[in-house]
Amino acid sequence: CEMPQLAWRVTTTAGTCKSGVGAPLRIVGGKESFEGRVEVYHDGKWGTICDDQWDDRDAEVVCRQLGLSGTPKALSWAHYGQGSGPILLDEVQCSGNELSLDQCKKSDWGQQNCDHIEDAGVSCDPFTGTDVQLCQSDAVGLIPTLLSLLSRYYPVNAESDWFQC
Ligand SMILES: [Ca+2]
Ligand SMILES: [Ca+2]
Repeated sequence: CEMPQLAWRVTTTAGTCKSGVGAPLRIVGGKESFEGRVEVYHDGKWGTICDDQWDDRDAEVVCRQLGLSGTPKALSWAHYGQGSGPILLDEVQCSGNELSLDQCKKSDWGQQNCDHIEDAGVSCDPFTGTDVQLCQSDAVGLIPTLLSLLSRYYPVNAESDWFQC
């Protein structure tokens, strides 16, 4: 295990957004930057995803696409609030290994039988994962200190995926 590189990415509470591969995704409405309602960008609009068939394997792909390395958890029934745009996807059936939501089996864009009360969400919680514990680095013990230091200076949340072993 090499010494981890200490660097962090600070995201605002307005949401974590990263395009990466596939259609751009963002998660909004969560208390932390690693959780929220999933919104996908298609044809000039942000829209939500229906929770029919929404499960942890789908969340795993969302977390991966956003570059969030925590434990993926799927949330249903507009857990992070109801979106207001179009409902763009339904019946998402990822195997869990896809690099982006685009690669998963799912409805055609805009084909759905849902209401916003069924908006899908994810949590990519870095504090319940095993990624950090698997690295036997002394720096691991510094995470809470780093986070509390950061929070004094930024009205934001920090992610803990900077630990590379
Ligand atoms: Ca699914
Ligand atoms: Ca459906």
